[in-house]
Amino acid sequence: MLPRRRRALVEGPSNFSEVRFPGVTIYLVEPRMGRSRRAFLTRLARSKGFHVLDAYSSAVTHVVMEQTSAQEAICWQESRAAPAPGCAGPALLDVSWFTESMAAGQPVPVEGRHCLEVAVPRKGLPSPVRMPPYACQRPTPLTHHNTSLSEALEVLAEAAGFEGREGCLLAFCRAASVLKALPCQVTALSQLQGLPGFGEHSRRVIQELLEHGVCEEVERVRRSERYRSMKLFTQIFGVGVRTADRWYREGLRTLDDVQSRVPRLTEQQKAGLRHHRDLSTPVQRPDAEALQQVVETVVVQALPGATVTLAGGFRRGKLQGHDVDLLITHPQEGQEAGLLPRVMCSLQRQGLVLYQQHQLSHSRDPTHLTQRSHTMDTFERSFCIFRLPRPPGSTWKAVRVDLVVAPISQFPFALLGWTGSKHFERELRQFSRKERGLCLNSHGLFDPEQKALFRAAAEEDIFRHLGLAYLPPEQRNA
Ligand code: DCP
Ligand code: MG
Repeated sequence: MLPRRRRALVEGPSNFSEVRFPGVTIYLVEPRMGRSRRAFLTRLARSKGFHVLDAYSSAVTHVVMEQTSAQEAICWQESRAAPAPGCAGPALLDVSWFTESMAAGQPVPVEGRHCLEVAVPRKGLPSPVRMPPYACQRPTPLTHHNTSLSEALEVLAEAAGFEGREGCLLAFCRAASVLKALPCQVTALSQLQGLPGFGEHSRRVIQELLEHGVCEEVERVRRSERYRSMKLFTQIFGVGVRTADRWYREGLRTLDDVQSRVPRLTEQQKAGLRHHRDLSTPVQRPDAEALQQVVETVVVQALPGATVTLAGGFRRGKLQGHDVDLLITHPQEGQEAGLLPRVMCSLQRQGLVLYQQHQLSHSRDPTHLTQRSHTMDTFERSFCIFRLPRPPGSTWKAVRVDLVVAPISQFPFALLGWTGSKHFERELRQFSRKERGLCLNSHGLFDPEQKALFRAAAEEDIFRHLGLAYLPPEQRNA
């Protein structure tokens, strides 16, 4: 027998491209896949340097099947000649291994979920998958089974947001969010049947990803100058979509363009640019926790009994984030008034503050605040950039920190609102309004008919008022 590498080069007229992964020889099983799809996938794999055989032989290391149960796979294998003594037979794999490998441009390691021998028969999701329409009605863990699909849809959502197409943004976010909540991997479009949130466009994207491992539209967006520039600009502290869009239309494309050609930057934007390198590298969880400790020490010194809670993505279990969201309160209503300026002074004296912008609370009346239509809250807060001390020998790092002060009566609402995810919050407010006729924001929950505010001592009370099963923060990663 010829060594694998050599065999790959001499064998058959179909091997016109160079074999890049000599240890992997693929055979695609036709019956469920269909002839034309098999031919397409074969060409795709070969163009990426995979060795694919047209006929089954003992040289095959990876047998790929589509929509095939473990039982069927084993039957298929038994109908073939048994492997030579001492040789393990080929791996019997679901097409998900193949599409993931195409997307990665190299063979991905075989995992349990790819293997037909050990997998439970997968003729679709364990049916019926109960998937309620709102993200606040279902648990969404941080890690899930459909990352490449949800990430692709989120690129399209982000791009739609850059163009001000809110409806489109929402549709893609919804579809992505349903994928994140599914209990297993989607390998065929038919598995989406009966699930909420998938419009024609999202289905098309998913189908292309399942078939080819990549979606042309998503790749085009990712490469486009518009998307890249908008992403770069909106990541600057103090720059929103409208400013980014104006800069883009004025012909700016890079940070250097912004530095040299924008005549009047806000103080916030100047600070954002000054610390851009640090601010565009993620904050790690230990750093977020260290900052929470630093702030807590200062807060407690300034007002004994006051508390500091880490909210945002870190509270949902994320290991990194773009900023640190800290909520401050005191168990006695009113005690928190005037606390933030003292805390900021003290932090400044310690040399920890690189930038701060204080925003006064607009109003202290939650009845009034919950009737506001927009979602931005009006707590007293400070948008800061902190100088995060590092172990001796290494340099400090600039970190974005938001300090938000909430009176204790509004604290559960503030905590719920500041824990996110953004999509979870959006759906929770929409659920409250459409399904319950109530107004929810980070200040409170208001019944416009009864003209009454609900009281809550904890987040659990808010879920109960809304008739929702409680979801812990780790299950709000919608
Ligand atoms: N939030 C809100 N209204 C605002 C700002 C934020 O409701 N005006 C909520 C939604 C977010 C949470 O607060 O989930 C924190 O905002 P971030 O932008 O920091 O989002 P995350 O913490 O989830 O993401 P990251 O990990 O990137 O910081
Ligand atoms: Mg955050």
